[in-house]
Amino acid sequence: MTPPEADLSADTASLLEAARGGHRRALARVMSMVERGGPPARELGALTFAQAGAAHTVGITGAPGAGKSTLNSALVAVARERAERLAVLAIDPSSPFSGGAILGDRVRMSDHTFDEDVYIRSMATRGHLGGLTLATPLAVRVLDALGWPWVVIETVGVGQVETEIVGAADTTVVVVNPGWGDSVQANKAGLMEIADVFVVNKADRPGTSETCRDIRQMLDLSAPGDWDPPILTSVGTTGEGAAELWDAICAHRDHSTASGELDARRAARVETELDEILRASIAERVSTIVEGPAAERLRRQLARRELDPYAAAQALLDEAD
Ligand SMILES: Nc1nc2c(ncn2[C@@H]2O[C@H](COP(=O)(O)OP(=O)(O)OP(=O)(O)O)[C@@H](O)[C@H]2O)c(=O)[nH]1
Ligand SMILES: [Mg+2]
Repeated sequence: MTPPEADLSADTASLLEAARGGHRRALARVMSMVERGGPPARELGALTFAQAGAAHTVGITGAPGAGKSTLNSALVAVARERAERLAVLAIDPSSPFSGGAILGDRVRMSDHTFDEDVYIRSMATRGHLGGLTLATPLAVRVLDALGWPWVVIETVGVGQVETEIVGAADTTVVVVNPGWGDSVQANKAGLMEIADVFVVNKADRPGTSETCRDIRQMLDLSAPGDWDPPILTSVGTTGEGAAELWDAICAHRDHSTASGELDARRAARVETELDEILRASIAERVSTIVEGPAAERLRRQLARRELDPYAAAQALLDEAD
């Protein structure tokens, strides 16, 4: 059934309603609003918060070129075979690594383009208040509130920020390649910490079993939790191992739901988000103050040594209140 043509200039609430009804152009507009940030994005956040919470979010991360997108595409195929509906967000971290990657993603992900139970979107977040750190949870929340039961977030695990974003998923999958065990990687410890499931992708290459063993040893050295991250193998290009990966994701979801870990994580996550929003809002205020006319006047007084920097800062804060 084709949804009725929505009025794309309608207010945010009816735009959301249209998106919920399956209108793809309305959904695309909503996601662009999230990307751009500012008051419209905040309005979306306010409108969707109460309705969100039913979706299970899956983060997929790993080094550039590890095969995340290829494997993700195979995973989408498995999920579809099992009649699951899912949304995929490919995050463009605006890093030098991402240059052609998103285009690559689109090409591979195009296998699923005409399926109305799959939504795939790459997201760049330049200009958003708080950048990726705030845009990603908002995007996930909107998709959740719109009724997508699974939201998969793919991002390159190169830096701390990217790792934190994807590590904030309900289930985090870390994709590595044969040889990862003995490679020197800046972010290895960070990836070890966030992984709920490990996948050694490119298992058609030598060194796969050694890498599985190395990861097992690294895990044994870390503090035991009540979930023991499974170490799987896959060949993204053939889809081998994708069904087992989906099973592992479902097993982690069931386990963390039953143990209360899921609720605890979600509570901690929204607290972190509040913290980030506060920091970003205050940073924005600081920029406004620094660029304002009062700051210019005080800088001159400062230069003439009529005022000390602490007094100048206090004067600016008093004036801004
Ligand atoms: N041999 C082999 N090649 C693979 C496998 N999985 C993916 N590739 C290839 O690895 C390359 C990178 O795959 P992508 O899926 O783009 O990797 P990615 O992790 O999404 O890369 P970025 O998004 O750029 O970080 C592509 O040429 C894939 O065809 C695999 O299991 N075996
Ligand atoms: Mg990719």
